[in-house]
This record gives sequence, C-alpha cells and structure tokens, in this order.
Amino acid sequence: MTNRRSLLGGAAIGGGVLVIGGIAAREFLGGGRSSYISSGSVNPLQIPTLYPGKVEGGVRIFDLNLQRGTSRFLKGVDTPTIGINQPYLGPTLEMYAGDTVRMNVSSELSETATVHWHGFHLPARADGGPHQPIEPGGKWSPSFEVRQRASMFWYHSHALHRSGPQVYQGLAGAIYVRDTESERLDLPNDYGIDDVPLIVQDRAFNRDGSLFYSTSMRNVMMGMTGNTMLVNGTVNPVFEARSNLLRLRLLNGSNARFYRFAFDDGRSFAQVASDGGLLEQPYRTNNVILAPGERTQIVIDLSDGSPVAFLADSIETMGMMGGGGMQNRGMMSGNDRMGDGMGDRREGRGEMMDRGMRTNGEGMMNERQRFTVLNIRPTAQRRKAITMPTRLLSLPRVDPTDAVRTRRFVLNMGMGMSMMRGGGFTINGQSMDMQRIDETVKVNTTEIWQIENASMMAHPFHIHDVQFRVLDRNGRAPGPEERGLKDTVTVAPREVVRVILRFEEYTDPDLPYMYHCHILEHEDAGMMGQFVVV
Ligand SMILES: [Cu+2]
Repeated sequence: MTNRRSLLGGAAIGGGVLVIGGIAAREFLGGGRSSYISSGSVNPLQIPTLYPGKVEGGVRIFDLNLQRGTSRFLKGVDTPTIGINQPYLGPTLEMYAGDTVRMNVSSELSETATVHWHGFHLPARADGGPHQPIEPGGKWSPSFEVRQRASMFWYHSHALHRSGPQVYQGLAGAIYVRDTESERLDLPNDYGIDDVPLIVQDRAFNRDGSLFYSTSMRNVMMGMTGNTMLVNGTVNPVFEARSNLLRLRLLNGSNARFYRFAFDDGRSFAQVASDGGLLEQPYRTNNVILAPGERTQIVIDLSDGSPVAFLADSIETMGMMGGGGMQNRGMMSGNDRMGDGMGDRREGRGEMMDRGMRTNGEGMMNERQRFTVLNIRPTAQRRKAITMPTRLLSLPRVDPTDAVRTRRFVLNMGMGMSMMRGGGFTINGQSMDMQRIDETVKVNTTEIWQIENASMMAHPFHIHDVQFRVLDRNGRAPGPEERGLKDTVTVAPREVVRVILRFEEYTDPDLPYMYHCHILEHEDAGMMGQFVVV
C-alpha cells in the first residue's frame, strides 16, 4: 500500500520529541520507515544528462542556468528545489584534459549563489568560491584550462554561509574529465550503460513535501542529515544492468553524512579511483568509505546474474562514542554486520529506526542508519565482461623531502554558547573572515600540510586548487584506497593527517583559494580559511 498517509508514517519517529529551530519535529518526515521502501516500490535510477557543451573557436562552452523548480521525490507531493538547467541537480559536464572551457553561469535564484568547480586546478578568479558571488539575475563567465587527470569531479554552491542550504536544495552536479590515458584502458566507459554516476545525498522532508533544513545548534554541530536517501535525485532507485562489468562513480554529495558503501551479499569489487584520478592499480575490497565531498569509482562483476543491492551505512563520526571497534580511518561503522549479508532486511531496518528514535534528539550522537543506494538488476542479455587491467597508470612518487615547509592546521569546534555566538568553528583558532588572508604560499613549491583534529568529531578537509597526496595518518602510511590523487581527506578526532601538495602556475596576490571542512554546516559556520598563491 502506498498512499500519502503511509508515506507520512515516518513522521511519528521524532513526533513531539524534539524542537528544531522552533519547528516542531512532528513535521519531520522520516523516509526510512515509509511505505515506498517497505513496500519494495522502486523507481528507475535517474541518470543526469551528459552535457559536452559546445565547442566554438577552440573553447568548450557550457551554458548553466541556476533555477528554482519543483521535484517529485515522494509520491503525491511536490518539493521545491534548486537545479542547474533542470529542477534538481544539474547535467554531468563532460570535458577533456587540455580543453579550454568557458562556463556561462546565469542565475534566476532569489539569493546570492556561487558555483565552485570542486577538485580543479585553476586561477583563483575562476574557482567559484565565496569571492565570486553571482547575484540574483546576474551572470558569471569564468574560463580556464582543464589541467586534471581523468576522474569525476563536481560543481556545487560555495556561497558564504549558504553552501549548506543551497547544496541541500540541489545546487550541485557531476563533472566527467576524460583523458587519452584513461580512455585507452579497458574499463567500462559507456555513460549511463556500464559507467554510471551516483550522487548520494540524504535528505529530510516536511509533511508538505518541502525539504526540511534547519540550522539548530544540533544541526550546525552534527551537520544536516536526513533519513531519505536520494541518488541522482531518485528515491529507492533501481538500475537495469546490461553489462557484466559495471563501473559506478560515487560522489558523496551529502551535507554531513559519512558512509561505508558495500553490497548486501558482501561481494568484493575493484576500487579504481580516488577523488582526482585513477589509482595506480585496482584495489580489491568489499567496502569503501566516503566523507562529504569525496569521490571514488568502483567496478563490480555481475556475471552471476543475481540482483544485488548497493548499501550505505551511515558512519558514526563522534570520537567519544565507544564500542564497535575502531575501523579503517579510526571511525566506527554504523552497522558492524555490513558485508555479512543482510538477513531479514525489515528487522534490520526496525532496529535501525529504534536507534534513530533514541538518538534523534538534541543529543550528541548522529543517527546510525542503513540506506539502500541502488537496487541493481542484471538483465538477461548482458555485455560480456572485459578483462580488467591489472595496472591503470603511474602517479608521481611521494617524497616528503620535496617539501619546502610544513604548515599546521588545527580544526576545532567550540561547544555550547561559544558555538551559538559564532566563532566556535575554527581552524588555528580562527573562524573564516573574507578580509583576512590566512596563508601565503609560493608558486611552484611543494609543501606539507599537517591537519590536526582537536575536536571530537571527524572532519573532511578540502583544499582548493590542488590534488594532493596523503603522506600519513598519525605517522602510518595510508591504505591502498587513499594512495591516489585527493582533494578532500577525512581527519578523525585526535588524528594528525599529513598531505603533500604542490602549488603550480596560477598566482594572484589578492584573490584567495579556500581550505575548509566539507561538512557544509561547519563550513558555513566558519571552519574555513583562505590562502593565496604568489
Ligand atoms: Cu567539520
């Protein structure tokens, strides 16, 4: 049975218990218990339109219009959203290494927005950070050369104090950068067929179908989370796979949740990329963790023809929480049974929601929750598996002695009143100030940035303009999944992460690049700093 009443059944989860920003939480619609999941009703996965722009006079030109619209995520209700050339999210921009691109961005929004090209090495004036605002009715047309290796990047709002709500409403999209080196490899490469982007975003809905977003103390501190999973804007999506090998490009486009991704039957897969490019060789694993802003690519084998569900467990990122054993990056999985098979899924979900009820208040704990990201159904006739390459490419060696200096960045969160007054979210003791340049680096030099987390919760640290390499975590070398090109790195509580990075070619003494936490509510609250390259 799917009707409005049962759809709204989840509203009882927080009913009458908590008040968020003055709005009674009974308005809070919990997707996890809704009938569109428990009834097994699924929707075809939406694949964002692949948009190669148009090439004129040797320049690849993209016309991007920021607009308001309505989307039908839930049955029977419309949701006001923001999108690029469409109601929610934007097309996948396709470009090639070496291209010169021009982005003609116009805005029909009623508030100032920006569009940041996440992961790109480009001049600061083209970066799309808070110093490149696009006013309502305004236009912004940056141009830059694509100096990336092939990977999936993304574009999203980076408006001062407004990145959280704007991305949450839909101001984001994927970018495919292609190059000859990666196109030569025998990897699944047919967009929307055996090479599929998955933009993973949790959302909360009000009873009337509108998105629930609030900047209560709890939501600023923990980041805004929801209990309905949208994948490319699809609720409970299904994908008919027409090939034996399927490449999924994952983007954690959530505001705040960290996920551990795995399959319900525990099958292994090949991880082939990190944020900014392919790994040197495929890494065989059965789970992968992504913080907000991070991307990866995996290739899975469907030759057995069995339907399989791709799952995401929300990860507990509070360091002070005990139990469960510390895994991977010093964080605990929301469900330690991941990978052992699901058993009775309904029972699993009930247990999860019970936990959600206990922890959904103004408490310190993030909800632990399991989401289905994608139901994969192999079709009867499938493209044969190709042999996966054992080597992908080579990356420059990582040598700490190349660095001319080390800079320290200490992330911290003030608690209680200091946070409410602002200024509680800091890097090196200071909150973001548009008028203050925090760091000045010399062009064509290599540095080590040592990021220390003094708070009790994990933060994904994102640095603009560069792809960096992880040197070590608390002195230990990174795992195989983190040995590639990165632009965002998780720093767990009390962890010290060292990354090595090189600042090349573009200088501007006046216009800075950003570095910040990619939990968007933390960024908006001030956990951000500015550097110039001179
Ligand atoms: Cu943070």
